[in-house]
Amino acid sequence: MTTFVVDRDWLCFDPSPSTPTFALPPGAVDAHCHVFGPGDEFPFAPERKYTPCDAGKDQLFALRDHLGFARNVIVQATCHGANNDAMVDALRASNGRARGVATIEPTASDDLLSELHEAGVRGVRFNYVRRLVDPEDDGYYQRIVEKIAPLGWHVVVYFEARDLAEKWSLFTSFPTTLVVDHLGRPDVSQPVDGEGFNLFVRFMEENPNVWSKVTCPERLSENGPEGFADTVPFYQRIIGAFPDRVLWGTDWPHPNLKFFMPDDGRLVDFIPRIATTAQAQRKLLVDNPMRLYWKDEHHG
Ligand code: 0GY
Repeated sequence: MTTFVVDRDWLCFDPSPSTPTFALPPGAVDAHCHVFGPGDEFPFAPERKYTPCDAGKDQLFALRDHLGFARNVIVQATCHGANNDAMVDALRASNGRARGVATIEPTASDDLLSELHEAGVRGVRFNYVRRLVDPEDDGYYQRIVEKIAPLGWHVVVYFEARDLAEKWSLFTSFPTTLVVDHLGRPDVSQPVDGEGFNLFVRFMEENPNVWSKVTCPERLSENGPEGFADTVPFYQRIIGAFPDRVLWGTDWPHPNLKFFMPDDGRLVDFIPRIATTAQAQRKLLVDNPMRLYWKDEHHG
């Protein structure tokens, strides 16, 4: 058994979130969440930039049921590097109710890719946030895309708003669907129709294969735990313009938050503030994630 020392300033997830007052539509998908370990069963990667508290599949599935979600999309967290075992173990234990987004290297074998696909992986994630990973050169990611495109997988990218211009030509070269994490991390102290966010909107307008997760108000907001009001116009602009290309997720267990831990029930209650009609909510929570992650299954 390996033991790990959790980072001294690590904030662990809320163990008893409130019950949301917003009733999720039947079949709703939490399309961005993670599992961490447990570290003695699934060791964290040697190259990791943080060591979290354990947050395993049983706790994730309990949260899913408590909040009223039907399914999860489990995104490989950087603390596990390119070893997807904890995420794959969760997918296999989910009875088809979870899909995954993996981290792989360009040397990944066809056998590994088949095994991941069979477990429920439908995408890879490229992370460009330097506090989480040391990004590689563009060719590294292009080689991975060549491997996964024939499987019908998509690419999830996590970057800071200031990096979009530089990454534009790489991202638009991908032939797959491209999903951007957390609205491309806009600076919400700037105007919603300002230069920075207009660039992100143009990125989605000009590239119909680009989707966005309308996630993480607790990361983007400068208002603290109660409000997130400053983020609302940003989410509403994207959901309004691209209702068929947006996804929502809790981001449980909320890695690397430094000031407060959100109540996941309150995060669910935030959804109707950004997706304001029943139709927009159904697309965001059911139709879009089902189309992207469960397209090989019939659903009602
Ligand atoms: C997120 C955000 C973060 C971390 C990771 O894989 C990760 O370590 O994604 C972050 O620290 O901003 O999406 O979970």
